[in-house]
This record gives sequence, C-alpha cells and structure tokens, in this order.
Amino acid sequence: MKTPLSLAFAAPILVLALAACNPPEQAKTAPEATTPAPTATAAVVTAADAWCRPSPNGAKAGGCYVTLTATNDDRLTGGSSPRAGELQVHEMKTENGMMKMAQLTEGLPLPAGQAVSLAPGGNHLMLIGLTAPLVAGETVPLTFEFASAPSVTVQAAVRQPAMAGMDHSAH
Ligand SMILES: [Cu+2]
Repeated sequence: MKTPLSLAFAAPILVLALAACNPPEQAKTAPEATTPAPTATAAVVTAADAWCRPSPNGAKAGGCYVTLTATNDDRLTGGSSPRAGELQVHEMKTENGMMKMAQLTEGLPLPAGQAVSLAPGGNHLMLIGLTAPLVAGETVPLTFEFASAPSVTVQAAVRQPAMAGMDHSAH
C-alpha cells in the first residue's frame, strides 16, 4: 500500500504507529537485572543496545529501542536525531481492547541503578519525520535528553528484531 506524501502528513499518528510500532504480543514487564546504585554523586545515564527497526518505504516514522540505566533517579525527557525532525518517547496502552501508543509528555522515569528497557511492544522511541528510510545495516545517531544527567548520544544499529517470530510489523 502506498500513501501519497500529502496524505501521509495529514494522516493521524496512529497510522504511523501501525507501520512503525510492534503490536505487543507479549508484554515485557520483567525487570532487568539491577545494578547497585554507585555512591558517586555525578548523575550519569548509560545507554546500551540501541537499535532501530527498518522503516517501510514511504513511512514517516520509525521505532527505536534502547536500555537506559541512570546512576541517580532521573527521567528521559526526549531527544533528537539528525535523521528525523523529532525524537519522541512513546508508551503503549490499552484502550477498549486496542493497543495504542501515546507520547510520554512527562518523560519516562529512570529509577536509580535500574536498567529500563525500551522494547517492541512497550515503551519505545519514535523518530517522527524521517529524512530517509531506516535501512538494515546502517547506524543512526540518537541523542537522549534527561531531566538531570547530561545528554547521551549513541549509534543505533538498524536491524530486524532479534526474535523474528514475534515480529508482526508486516501486518
Ligand atoms: Cu510510537
């Protein structure tokens, strides 16, 4: 299905969600292994395993994922990428039995010492207004901004989800 550009801009964000977000086949709520909060005072957030899903041709949005660990209680407030007009933090929620995504306008809490995973089917990053499709094999710079810690820039690998059997993005 091809959508003319003009329509793509007029279409509600939900349409983009269908193309770019993964239906949450299985909710991932299990907490990751936690690391003890260091006694150091400097607020730092580390970002690991950043990756983005390849975007379908013509899609104006793409989903990215990362695991963030903050030394002190913090909040992911947003970010940016040279590859898109906007980087938003999204959550998935159920409304009338339908999964929908919504922007976390207050940001995503990052409890001290706890690895917070943004993953398909749950909280995720959304690149809005892609300058070009995200192609498997390339890397995309993502910069994250936090309430307290200095911003962090990572190179996100563009690839298919590790468990292809759970990928329903082809719908
Ligand atoms: Cu989204």
